[in-house]
Amino acid sequence: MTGKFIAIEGLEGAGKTTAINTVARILNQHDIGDLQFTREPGGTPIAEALRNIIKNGLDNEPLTDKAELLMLYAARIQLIDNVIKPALHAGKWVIGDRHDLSTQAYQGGGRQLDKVFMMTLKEQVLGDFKPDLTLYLDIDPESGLWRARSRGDLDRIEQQSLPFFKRVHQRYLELAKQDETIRVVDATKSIDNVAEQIEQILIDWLTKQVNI
Ligand code: Z5A
Repeated sequence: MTGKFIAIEGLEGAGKTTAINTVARILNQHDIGDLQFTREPGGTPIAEALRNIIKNGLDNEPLTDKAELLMLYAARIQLIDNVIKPALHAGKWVIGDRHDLSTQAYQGGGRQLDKVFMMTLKEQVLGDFKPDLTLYLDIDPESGLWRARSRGDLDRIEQQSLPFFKRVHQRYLELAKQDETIRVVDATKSIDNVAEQIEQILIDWLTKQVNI
């Protein structure tokens, strides 16, 4: 594969949308302009249908935690096989709004699903496929939720309690420490400062990875 896959991660309200625009701008400035944007769950017709169920439920039927997890992986593999891998093979760079780290944090940390079950499922579905770089926008749940909730209606996951989001946050931090492809951005700072941090990390990484 010739393209690279950069994922943007963080709690709601961390500023992922703004970060994605910053990453695209910096890549463009370095003559990397053939970009494919993805979001998860979603990004293909089937994955978008699953996203709708995951976010909004269906006919008041309770969605079990395991079914939610399986739908996330179904949506992810549709996206990887039908969009991300073909784009990378065609030399495009992919910028992902969330990827598997979200599942590890929300379903593993937040929902507290069994670690062995989660690891087995991940290995079976994804194999060794992972982003080349993940920018994790770190914000405390209180601040992130305040930003996100000031925008209006809450979906199924946004309606979870603060302890749920504290566990998600904790798991994000634990996983970021264990993987050097995950770089942490202090997302509590101003929009300009966050953009500067992303620029520094990305230019440092581009210099090492692709010799800009
Ligand atoms: N989910 C899961 O459980 N498991 C998984 O495996 C995956 C996902 C892949 C996706 O919903 C939901 O699915 C998500 C996790 C779960 N749910 N929750 N809860 P989504 O895609 O609809 O929601 P999101 O990914 O959380 O996006 P978001 O709420 O839009 O967050 P954001 O993109 O990070 O926020 P933003 O739109 O960039 O910024 C939010 C506001 O803050 C906005 O008004 C900005 O202007 C403002 N902002 C941004 N940066 C700053 C700074 N630095 N200072 C001040 N204000 C700022």
